[in-house]
Amino acid sequence: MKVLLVRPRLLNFLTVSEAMNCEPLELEYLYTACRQVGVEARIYDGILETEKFSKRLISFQPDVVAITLYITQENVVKKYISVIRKWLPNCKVILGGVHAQLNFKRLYFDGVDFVTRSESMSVFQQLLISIRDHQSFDSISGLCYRTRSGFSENGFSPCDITQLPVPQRPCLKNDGRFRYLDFENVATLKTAVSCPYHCTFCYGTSLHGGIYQARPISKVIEEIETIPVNTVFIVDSDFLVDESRLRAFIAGIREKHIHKRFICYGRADFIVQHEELIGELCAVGFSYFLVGIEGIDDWNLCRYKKQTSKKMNEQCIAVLNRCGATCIALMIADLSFRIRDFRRLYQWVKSQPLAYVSLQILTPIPPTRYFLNSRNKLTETRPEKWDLIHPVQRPQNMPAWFFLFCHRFLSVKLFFLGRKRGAYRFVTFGYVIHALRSLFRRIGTVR
Ligand code: B12
Ligand code: SF4
Repeated sequence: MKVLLVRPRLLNFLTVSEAMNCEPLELEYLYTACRQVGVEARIYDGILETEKFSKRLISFQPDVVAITLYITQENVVKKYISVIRKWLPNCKVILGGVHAQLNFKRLYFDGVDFVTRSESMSVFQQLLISIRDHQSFDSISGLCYRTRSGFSENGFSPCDITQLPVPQRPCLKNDGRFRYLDFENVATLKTAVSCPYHCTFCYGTSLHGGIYQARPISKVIEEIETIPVNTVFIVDSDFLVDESRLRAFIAGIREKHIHKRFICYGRADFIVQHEELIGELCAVGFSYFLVGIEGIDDWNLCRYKKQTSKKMNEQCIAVLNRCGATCIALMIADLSFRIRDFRRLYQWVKSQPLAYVSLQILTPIPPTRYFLNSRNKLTETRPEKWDLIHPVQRPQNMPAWFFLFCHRFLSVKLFFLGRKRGAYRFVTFGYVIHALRSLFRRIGTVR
């Protein structure tokens, strides 16, 4: 049996600029799972591939194509499926990943045979074996499968993520293909799922049945030892959750003499309450902390159920600054913004020791609480616009086009402010030419 594992291409600002090109760890997990059960697997990473998809299909002749996707990639996935159906009509198509976990019903496209809701690799293996041996699918957790009368949906229970294998990383090379802003050669690492908090707009917290679960630190350290590059991006929605777990992490890094740089997500309140611990993390290599600052108005933070405040956010930036770390401030352009709010936000950033600010537009991702409360107000239906830099509902105090203009204008100003403060050093003339060249090479690959 042969399986082709696909991350779909999407040409948007993020992927074209290549400023955050992340390792396709989800595909590498699937690859590892295939190899464990003797299934031949290959990876087609549409984000980077320059070979046409049909060419890869024809040369590899897979029995199964497994595709991972985010909400923005729904339409491009339909195109991949039509290519599969054209060249390999009997090939089975499986969709999975974070978007499929909670939005499986949206993915019953023509040509799809299975949608998986589980993060479990043994569930994926069970599915492959059932396809190969023509067995029944009805005991596979969280599986949705096509029958003559539509899709049948099995019950889902979150898997035990301590059972995830240590992934092999065939895509990870020291050749600059994966970067996170100014860091080159970055690996991705997942040590936990979901998040113990419940901010109203957040999608990540509802994953894994809404239950936060962390992998044992011994396994995490074991995995880090296998990573062949110098920077590790820990992609847990919130890595800074449990003080004793973090102390065990620091001890493990020291004991194994690991010398790497780390990037992680964390909350402002935790950082403020644990300055000494943050200092220790920095001493073992943590350098970028992505913090959900979100806003500069307490009433907005309260509305988002963020459980932080403007004062706490400022204290957090000061703590990270004292520890010699870089705070990457994740901020929200709320749909209630007026021109003066965009201006205030800029003035506030200017008053803080911040170089990197990511400004996303408040976006209701299905099926978050925020989405359920605002679904009647949506003005956009194209899933690719759910990229957090387009308003998908009407801004309250200005026309959508003007809101978008204010967002872009402020983002450009923030970029130049950051650059003045030493950030975005990778954006050089040569880099822009390279990104454009690589864009042209990827045009036309979804055929
Ligand atoms: C790192 C990251 C990125 C990276 C890219 C990572 C990547 N691998 O492509 C960057 C920074 C570029 C990015 C960009 C975006 N991201 Co992002 N990102 C994340 C983050 C923090 C971690 C994702 C990750 O790498 N996890 C590690 C892997 C191993 O875990 P996993 O994907 O869950 O995979 C497991 C299972 O789901 C399963 N699985 C996955 N795929 C498949 C497929 C099959 C067939 C099967 C059987 C199983 C399976 O197996 C894996 C092992 O258990 C998540 C939040 C989070 N904590 O999950 C948001 C998140 C995935 N991103 C999100 C969004 C919206 C985006 C953007 C669209 C917008 C934006 N500006 O951020 C862009 C789109 C980029 C694009 N490619 O088009 C949303 C997705 C919401 C949704 N419903 O789709 C999330 C959940 C954030 C959030 N809270 O809203 N992102
Ligand atoms: S926004 Fe951050 S803290 Fe809030 S639920 Fe999501 S991951 Fe957790």
